[in-house]
Amino acid sequence: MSLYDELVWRGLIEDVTSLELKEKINKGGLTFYIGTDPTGDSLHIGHYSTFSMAFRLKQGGHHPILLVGGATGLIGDPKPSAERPMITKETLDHNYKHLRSQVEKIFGFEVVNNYDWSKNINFIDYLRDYGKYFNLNYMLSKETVKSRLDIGITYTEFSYMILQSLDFLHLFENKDCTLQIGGSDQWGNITSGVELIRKKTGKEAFGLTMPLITKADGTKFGKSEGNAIWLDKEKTSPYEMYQFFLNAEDSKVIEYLKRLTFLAKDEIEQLEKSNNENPHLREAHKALAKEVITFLHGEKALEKAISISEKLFSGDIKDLTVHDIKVGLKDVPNFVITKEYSLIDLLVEHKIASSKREAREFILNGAISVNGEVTEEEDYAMTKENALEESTFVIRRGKKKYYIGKFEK
Ligand code: 485
Repeated sequence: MSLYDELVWRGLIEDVTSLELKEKINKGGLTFYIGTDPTGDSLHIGHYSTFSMAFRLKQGGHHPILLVGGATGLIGDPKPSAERPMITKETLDHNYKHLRSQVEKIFGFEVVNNYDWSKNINFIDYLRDYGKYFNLNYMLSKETVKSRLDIGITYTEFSYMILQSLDFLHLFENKDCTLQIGGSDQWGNITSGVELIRKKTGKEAFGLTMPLITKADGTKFGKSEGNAIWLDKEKTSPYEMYQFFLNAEDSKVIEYLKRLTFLAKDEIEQLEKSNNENPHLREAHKALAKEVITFLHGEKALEKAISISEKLFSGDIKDLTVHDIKVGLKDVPNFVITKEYSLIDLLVEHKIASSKREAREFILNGAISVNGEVTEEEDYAMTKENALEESTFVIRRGKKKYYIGKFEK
């Protein structure tokens, strides 16, 4: 299968500016870029899905440049819902450094900063040398601007597409970069760069967009309980990431395998079969978690993530942190403990047993464990001193039923 056909098979191509790209991509030797703004101090899994596309092109013999937008980050790419809050230069600088080292470490890409060539552009020159190439009607017809006309858009954000176009022109002229790739939300910015290059130089540059990666209901993929899944392991532990992928929707897991891993077509087809025939084995989910975590954090991190998951499954949670336990048990019943109980009273109060008699039976039969230890004392003191990290009790009834109780702050 040719590289281009493989990218199509993986569902990585939403749109291209020219069908000539097929041949160019198959041939190799292009310099291309993908840009991101340093709005945070780590990339997240959504970025990973697009950067891994850059990695695939690299493996296919093309040269990737990663642009971190020190200039564009100060302006803000218009999003449909509202104007972005401005980020201070200090924050931006901090974020830039983190992203740069993250990208270099994970992907080994050449990194450039558009602040370097944008900072000295004089305002009059900007309007004369570039503004003249941007027709207002053209700019207003771009989705990012159009979608904001009702609620309003400042001149600052309106100008964003010009800055991104200047980047493409700059890289085209200075690095022979003829292709820009990005998520489908970047179509307007990418095509306006292609236009600027055509008008300024008379030459053709190319653009390619990828579909945004979503959940089955169309919302963004890559959030767990409202938090992003970060590539920085201090922000999202490998174990947390492991759980995240293990819980991916069955109907989407094959799509994620195609997009996020480098497994070959026949391996993915094998996993698809397993996912259809034996979904309970979760082989596809495990392979997804394994591939992404090993790529990002290495084999040791994966092993640790698996070992924490197994401990949680078997109930041997004594040396896990409350955080790890919560991540693994995110769907189990949670309750707030308002006073210090004896074990038996707590079981009744929080409906882990239906009566005192039943609670006593559970305890005497060794069916109750508290924080990983079977407890056969009905008067066991459920006090802060006995709680994990002085705050939390993980109670297990029988083999599978977990409950988490947390003291009020
Ligand atoms: O010359 C450029 C300057 C800035 C950018 C790109 C080229 C960044 C771009 N405008 C942007 O906002 N990108 C998003 C970001 O930074 O988080 C995301 C896109 C996504 C994908 C990803 O970057 O929303 O589709 O392209 C890499």
